[in-house]
Amino acid sequence: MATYTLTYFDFHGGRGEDCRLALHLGGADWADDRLGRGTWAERKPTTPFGGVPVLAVEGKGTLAQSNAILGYLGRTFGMHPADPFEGARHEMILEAVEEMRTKVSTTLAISEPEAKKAAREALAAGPLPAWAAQVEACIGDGPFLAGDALSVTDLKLFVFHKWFASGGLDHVPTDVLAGAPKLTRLCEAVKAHPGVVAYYAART
Ligand SMILES: N[C@@H](CCC(=O)N[C@@H](CS)C(=O)NCC(=O)O)C(=O)O
Repeated sequence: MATYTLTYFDFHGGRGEDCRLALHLGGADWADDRLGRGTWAERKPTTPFGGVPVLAVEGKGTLAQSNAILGYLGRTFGMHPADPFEGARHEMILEAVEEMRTKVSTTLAISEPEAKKAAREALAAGPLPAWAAQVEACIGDGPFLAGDALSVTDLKLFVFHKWFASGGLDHVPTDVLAGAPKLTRLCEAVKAHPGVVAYYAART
């Protein structure tokens, strides 16, 4: 059995993708447990809070909540600041991503097409660009949040940013976060990181 088993849905993206990237970049001995079609209803009650990602750690137990998993992996594999204040600053940004992701994810459950369009256009008109500007103000000279050292927070920002930039959401323009050049530069640096390139090369 692998030391770490990461359970998440079978697609590139979402809350599980940054965890998979962190395991890969950390050089962990890990199993990529992708939920097959129709298996979620059965697995859901077995998770700590009824959601994924979930990380099982051999000899320790199971973690849920994407930010707790990322914090743990970041501390374990040297991708989270050791300084307590800097660590908390990164966690602040992890939470800010989660807060905005939850607002956007709410629109996935809207079944009526016009209502879904209106909800997404409203997010694109104000909250999403405003969020990007707030994150922008937290980024320094780069390329990453912690300068030259890639962190799990960079991975979370990258995956979230990619959701929009790739056109993953109808009615939300692909450049909705483009008013934040440092954020864009950070995400491009993550995408170009050799470990990230190798991760996707092995999965296309
Ligand atoms: N706060 C949790 C949210 C977990 C969550 O809602 N995950 C989604 C996938 S991204 C999920 O499990 N959806 C299926 C469900 O809730 O039944 C986290 O950050 O991990």
